[in-house]
Order: sequence, then structure tokens, then C-alpha cells
Amino acid sequence: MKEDSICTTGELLGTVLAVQANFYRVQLDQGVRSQEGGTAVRPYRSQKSEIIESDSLLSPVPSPPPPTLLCTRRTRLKKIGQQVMVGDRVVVEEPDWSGKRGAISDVLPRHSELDRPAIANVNQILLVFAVADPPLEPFQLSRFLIKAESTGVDVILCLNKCDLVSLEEKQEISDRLQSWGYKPIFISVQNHINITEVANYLNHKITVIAGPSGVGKSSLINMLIPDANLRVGEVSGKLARGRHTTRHTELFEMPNGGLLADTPGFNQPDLNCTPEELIYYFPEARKLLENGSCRFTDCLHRDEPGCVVGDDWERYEHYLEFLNDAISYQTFLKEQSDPESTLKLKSKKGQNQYEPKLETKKYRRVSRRVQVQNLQDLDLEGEE
Ligand SMILES: Nc1nc2c(ncn2[C@@H]2O[C@H](COP(=O)(O)OP(=O)(O)OP(=O)(O)O)[C@@H](O)[C@H]2O)c(=O)[nH]1
Ligand SMILES: [Mg+2]
Ligand SMILES: [Zn+2]
Repeated sequence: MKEDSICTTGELLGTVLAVQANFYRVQLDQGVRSQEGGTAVRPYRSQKSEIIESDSLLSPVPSPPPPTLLCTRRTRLKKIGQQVMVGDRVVVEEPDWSGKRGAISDVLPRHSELDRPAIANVNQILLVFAVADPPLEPFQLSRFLIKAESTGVDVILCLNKCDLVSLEEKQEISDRLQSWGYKPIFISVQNHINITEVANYLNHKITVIAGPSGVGKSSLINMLIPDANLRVGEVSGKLARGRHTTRHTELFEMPNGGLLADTPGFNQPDLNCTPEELIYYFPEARKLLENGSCRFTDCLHRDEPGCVVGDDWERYEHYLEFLNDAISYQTFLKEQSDPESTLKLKSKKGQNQYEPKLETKKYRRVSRRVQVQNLQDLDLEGEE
């Protein structure tokens, strides 16, 4: 069947599962070939807000896993600087079925792109926290949620280890998160609670699992995908550079379709959004802004008159704190884009590049720095 479809066009579509050195592990679509750049079945689509997809009905009987080929990237793609990322939808040419090799000749447009981990076409982030052990830290949870929201892909919140708390405690957490605009799924990997429910969210999607160290991310993946064999309980956030840590990004295939990526637990995701957009990553504040607007269009919702957001919501303090971060980050970016302030221009091997200046104390010896910069400019002009 598959071979037949190749013979007619010589072209196949697949998804990049992993990048290893200069090779790309590509899982081909099930019995599907490309048709004028489109596909008959696109297994991993972006369908925001739509959780259960109707095309799961297309394959009621589990089919054998589609073939995986180790592929190189065509020189043409290298020449035009076209990168291939994990998660990319690619066109594969010249499949060698016995050697399981092929060549990537084209990359379809991405509908999303995460940078840490670097994965294209992610549909959703499954944020995993534990209700206990490690204890649920609201500020940390908030930070992860904001980071996840800022990627623009859907966010699912999953709270593991519910075997460790009472029903009342669970209810309290649930009420609190509801006021934040989230409806968490309580699970216990250990006691097999609600695992199927989580699995249903993951069908036919590319999902990245994120969350702090020790909450049970790898345990969950191992339960969902027994073949994944991820190490559990060995890696802590602080030791995450140890030799057991997975350094490369890899997508694991769910038994019923759907791809999952594990991430090493990190405890403080960086926030790098602008001060203006930050408020939109708080669902509870977003709702207030949907129902009205602030008097000033550049309102940062601190204590400006006529602000519809106000301070009457639990995470307001978090907002103010993240806002400070966002403002500092913006200042940092501005300085970076103004080479005279923090960077110096160096000429290496005939190429100009910016390097950070060693001096970090701000507002000192400005005139001297400007002088040095001018001298460097002169130097460069002299070289030309
Ligand atoms: N009580 C309880 N313990 C669990 C549960 N799920 C996982 N654990 C334990 O939690 C510990 C950490 O699990 P991991 O799966 O390694 O956690 P992780 O999120 O992958 O951690 P990092 O890889 O460091 O980011 C292990 O000792 C697991 O056995 C659960 O549902 N209940
Ligand atoms: Mg892990
Ligand atoms: Zn406002």
C-alpha cells in the first residue's frame, strides 16, 4: 500500500520526531502521500479549543505504527537556510525502505514554534504540577502558567499525586484554580487515577509536557507510553545537567496516535513577554478586559484611573511582580538593540559581530565609552 503511493509521486509526508546530529528521524504519515502540498490526513493539527477531534473516528481499529526513516536534509534546504525542527511536517524523497533512509526535500509552514524545548507545530502544553511532594507553590505555578500562555498554544493543567491529599484539600485547590480561570485535571500516576482522561486530551496532537522537577512528568509519560522508558526520580532540577538527563528533544508516539515531548524539570521559566501583553496571559484578567476597556490604551493596570482590571483578584500581586520582570526585560532588549549601550562591535575573521562589554555598572563613564566606541568605529572604517 505505502510503496504503491510512493511509486506514483515519489513523495511522502512525515513528522520529524528527533534530530540527531545531521540526521532527522521522520515518522511517515500512515499510508498517505502529499497532494499539492496538502495531505489527506493531517495527524497533528492545530485546532485551538477543540479538544476531541472527529478524525479520531477515521481509524477505529489500531493500525501498525507507520514507518520511520532516518533522513538527511537536502542541500537546497541548507542553501536557503531552511532549518528542520522536531515537530516539523516534511516532504521526504527517495525512501530506501530496506535501509530505512530518506531525504527531506521540503518543510511545510509551521503553525507554532516553541524555543525551549525547540519544537514546531506544538498544539498544546500539558503543565504538570504535584499537589504535594513537592508542595504546590502558587507563585511558581502562576509563573509556569504565564510562560505557557505566552506561547500562544493551548494549556492543559494537570495536578499529579492526588493520592497524597484529602478530598477537601483537592476541592480547595480546585476552587482556587477555578478563580484563576483554570480547571485542573487531578491525577495520580501511582494510583492510576484519571490517566485515561489525560490520554484523551493528547490524541492526535503534539503535546509538550512541562512542569517543575519531581512532579511526575516522566512517570506520566511512561504510563501513557510504556515504550518510552524514561528515567524516573533520578533527575532533580539542580542535577539536571547530570549524565542521565535527556539533552535532546524527542517526540514519543502515543499508542493511539499523538506525540508527546518530555522536558527536564526546571523550576523558574524565564518570562520574556512585553509589559503590555502580560495581562492577557491571566485568564481571569483577560475576562475583565473582554467586558470593558481601560481609560488609557497603554494602561499597565497598576493604579491608573479608569482601569477595568483593578486589584480585586488573587493573582494581582503575581501580576505586579511579573510586570516588573517584563519591564526589566524590555529595558534589557532596548539596550541590546542599541549597540552603544551594552555591546561592542568586534571584527573577527573579516566579519563584524557584537560582543557584550565587560563593564556592567550602568551610568558610569558614559562619555568614555562613547569615545571608545567612536574609536572602534574609526578602526573599522580604516579596515574597510
Ligand atoms: N505519591 C506519588 N508519587 C508519584 C506519583 N507520580 C510520580 N511519583 C513519584 O515522584 C517522583 C518524581 O517522578 P518523576 O516522574 O521522575 O518526576 P519528573 O517530573 O519527571 O521530574 P524531573 O525529571 O526531575 O523533572 C518519583 O519518585 C515518582 O515515583 C504519584 O501519582 N503519586
Ligand atoms: Mg523527568
Ligand atoms: Zn487597566
